Amino acid sequence: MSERLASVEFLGRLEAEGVAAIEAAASLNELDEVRIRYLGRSGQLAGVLSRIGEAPPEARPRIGAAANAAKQRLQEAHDARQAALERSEGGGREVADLTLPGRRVWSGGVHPITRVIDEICEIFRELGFSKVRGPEAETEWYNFQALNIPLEHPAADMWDTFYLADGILLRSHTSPVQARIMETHEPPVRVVVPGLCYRRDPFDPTHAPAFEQIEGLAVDEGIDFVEFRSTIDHFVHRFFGRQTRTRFRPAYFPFTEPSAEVDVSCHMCGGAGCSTCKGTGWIEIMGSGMVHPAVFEAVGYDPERYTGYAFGMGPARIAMARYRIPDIRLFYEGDVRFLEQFR
Ligand code: FA5
Repeated sequence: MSERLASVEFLGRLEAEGVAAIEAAASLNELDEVRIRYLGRSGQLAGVLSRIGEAPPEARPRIGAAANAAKQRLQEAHDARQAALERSEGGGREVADLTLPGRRVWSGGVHPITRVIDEICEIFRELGFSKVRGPEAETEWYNFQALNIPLEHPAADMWDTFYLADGILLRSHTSPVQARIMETHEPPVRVVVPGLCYRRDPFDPTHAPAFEQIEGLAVDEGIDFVEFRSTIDHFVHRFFGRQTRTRFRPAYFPFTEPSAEVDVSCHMCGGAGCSTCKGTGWIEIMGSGMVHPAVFEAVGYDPERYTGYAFGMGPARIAMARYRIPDIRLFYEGDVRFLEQFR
């Protein structure tokens, strides 16, 4: 027994066994137990060294050297395993997790209608149009009369209006800014006018009582319908994509002549007819036309010299078409669960 214990062979086996046990330790606690078993004061290695005197004197130096080497390798294996267990989460020891999940930072986003407005204004900016604004509380003169709409004319009823005071109302469209800009600027004029408008419309899937419009106006010498049409075609291709077709439908506005409603081919069905375009294959995006000479006269422009075109579109309806939103009211409810998808 004593011969077996204090021998180089036994030490070799002890070392191999010890290293295997160290590497198999699954936690720091278990590793500590293994360490005590092999390297502790009354452990296996200490047991061998205490019996070294029982070995033949000539074998003792070899056994002593082998015992030291085994101790060193066991210690190294232990240290490496300890470091690995400490690195791995908790090291297998019961460690209290004192951290909390981080708080999500709340971040806002651009409202989908604002995004559509910005994109549209940017496309026109590239074509040389400046962005201007006008007042939302407007006079009857600018909202109606300067636009060739006599107050007693039935056309004034096309825009049922909120009055604030005698002769002052919440503008029912952005067209009054046409007159304001022409009064204060000489041609050439190229502007887009984003802003809110107000109508006594029911709050239903396609109408809001307060909604955005973007007015466009271009006036210069020699502007003709071809320039108007090609500008709108360019806009439609940029905004909706090259495959989108444009259709001009005859319409009536007192401040344009000829007037047209502009439709684009439905991007959902490509024009075949679907629920988005109510089976027609087309989606209306704006009212438009060549500026009526009476409007030029009202603002002091010479109608013999200048021509131009104007349009007014509804970005909320355009956003509905683009993002397949079935009800305009969703844009105005402020429900972040709906709005988050546009971030
Ligand atoms: C006008 O308001 C004219 N001023 C447009 C115009 C400008 C014609 C310049 C000629 C020259 P209309 O009433 O069709 O036209 O409104 C224009 C767009 O505003 C509509 O196509 C629609 O997209 C939007 N719109 C109108 N009423 C509402 C509403 N209640 N809610 C949401 N969008 C609306």
